[in-house]
Amino acid sequence: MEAAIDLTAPAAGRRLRVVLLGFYNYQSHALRIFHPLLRQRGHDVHSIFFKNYFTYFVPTQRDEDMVVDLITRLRPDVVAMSVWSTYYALAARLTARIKAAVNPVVIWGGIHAQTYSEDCLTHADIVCRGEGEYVLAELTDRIGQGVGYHDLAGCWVRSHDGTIIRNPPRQLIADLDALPPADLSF
Ligand code: B12
Repeated sequence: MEAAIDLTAPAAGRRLRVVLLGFYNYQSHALRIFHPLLRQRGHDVHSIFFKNYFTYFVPTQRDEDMVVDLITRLRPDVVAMSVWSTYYALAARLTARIKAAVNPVVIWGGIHAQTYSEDCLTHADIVCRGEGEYVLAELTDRIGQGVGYHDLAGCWVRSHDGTIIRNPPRQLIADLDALPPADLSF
């Protein structure tokens, strides 16, 4: 059973820098809930919407270089990506470059990550297999306290020897009012 977390309380550990990265979905409801949620817990949160809707143009090398450069300069502790199948290959390319540049913990969530979790774990360190709010709150608490995350409920995790740890699902969020409203202000 996962720990009960008060989403409005300050994070249990140190303040982290978290980059939220989404693809071709400027109004991603997932990211726009995660942003105020992590901010209200005291983290330094940066949301990057790469790129705008429905262009369906493959990003140029320069586009990709720019986002990698931005994230490298931010030096985040955690990069959290929302991945639909349409932009899986892009997420994989960026993850490899971000890991090589600053080696944050990279967690993927969203429908593609839930559907092809094993494959996604060849790129990401952690895959969230359902709702992300309490997962991100607990993950940032743990990293901020220097505690491991291999047994994080609701996630599959790649261990040091490359094996996949399949943790049990998390309970569905019963009280949706505990979540901050999606922040569409930026
Ligand atoms: C709304 C919606 C849209 C809207 C998005 C508008 C907006 N403001 O976001 C619009 C109409 C633009 C849209 C477009 C498309 N969509 Co659409 N869409 C949906 C829909 C109905 C809901 C998604 C949503 O916002 N849910 C609410 C949020 C809060 O939930 P969520 O995204 O699931 O996120 C939760 C978890 O997944 C998790 N999570 C998500 N990301 C992350 C990241 C991390 C790090 C963590 C820890 C957790 C996590 O936590 C979140 C909160 O608990 C889904 C179907 C569904 N029922 O899920 C299809 C769906 C996502 N869409 C789909 C598709 C195919 C498309 C299009 C490609 C259609 C097309 N041919 O053009 C386009 C792509 C657009 C693009 N730019 O990429 C597919 C994706 C399939 C796939 N394998 O990727 C889905 C699943 C529908 C389906 N069953 O086929 N879509």
